[in-house]
Amino acid sequence: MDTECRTVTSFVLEQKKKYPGATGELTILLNALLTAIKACAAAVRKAGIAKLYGLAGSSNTTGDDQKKLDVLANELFINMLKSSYTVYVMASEENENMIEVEISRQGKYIICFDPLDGSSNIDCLVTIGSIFGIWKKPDHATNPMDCILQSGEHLRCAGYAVYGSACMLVLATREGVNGFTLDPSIGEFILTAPNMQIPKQGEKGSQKIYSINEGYAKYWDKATTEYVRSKKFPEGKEKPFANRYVGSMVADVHRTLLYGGIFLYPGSKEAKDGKIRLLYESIPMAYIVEKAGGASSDGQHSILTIQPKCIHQRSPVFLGQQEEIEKIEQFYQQYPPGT
Ligand code: P6P
Repeated sequence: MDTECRTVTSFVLEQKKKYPGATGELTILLNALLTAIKACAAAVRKAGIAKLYGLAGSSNTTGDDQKKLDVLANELFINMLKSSYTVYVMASEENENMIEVEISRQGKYIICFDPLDGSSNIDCLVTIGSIFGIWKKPDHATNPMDCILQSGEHLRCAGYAVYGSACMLVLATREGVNGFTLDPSIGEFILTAPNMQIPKQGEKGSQKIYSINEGYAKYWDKATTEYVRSKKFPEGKEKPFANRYVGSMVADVHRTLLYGGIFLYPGSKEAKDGKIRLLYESIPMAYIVEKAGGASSDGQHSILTIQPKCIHQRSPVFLGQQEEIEKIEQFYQQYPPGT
């Protein structure tokens, strides 16, 4: 083991030094989050043996069948965060209403999370993940819902954990994006990907990939249809883009962050705002991708500029290399939503 390795905790403490007024509360919050993520990683790893597969017999606020791991992950996040004394109020994909913290345990942070995203892939062993965004309680705020419904422009930090061939935490703060891999032998997340940057087109390591569920092409609006067509049948000698789609947002966005390209979940004739939830999926992922030098859009503007109106609000989402986001926005200028 590298005796000089850097853990998430030492990394965040070092960052705290840059802010003399920092109280260390965010470090405590992140450590509580890491405990929940490590417990989720352990549960995902042993799901088969521990019979954690299969439906929990309940469904969540947006009608998805809840898997046992969904329920377990949600309870882990809520309990670890409540007992950190750093959270004022929180929102989860799995809970219809916001989750208030009793006054004696309240702190100054707001957290919105999807405890186990992509859970429809659990039983077939496909990569899944957890997504979170952390805001501060606005000064003088009295209404907890106003604290929850903040835009991405006020994010303090955001991240995701990916439960794949390894467990990795990708954490974005004002300073940038850093990747930490869980070393199960010591139960610590070790800094393995400092200063993550989405590759620029033409750079070594940049790949031409578009990530969208092609099965819904019948329902796409004209802008998405024409954009995807331009990737599959490029003009001149340009090579087509490859299509990669896992159906688990954390896996698809993580690959986009590492290899480049674009992730798309557009609105459709069936659902004008698409499927992906704004507060605890699109906004955290947009913050991470933008901090890594990429871009985000709902077709017109950065996802971070959208003012959420309700906890489970959905939004079309495009994330990836700046060049590709500019192109999709040009198509939406030419063919506004609904055309
Ligand atoms: P579809 C998982 O349920 C999820 O919310 C995201 O993780 C994923 O990107 C999307 O849904 C997949 O949706 O409609 O392509 O199956």
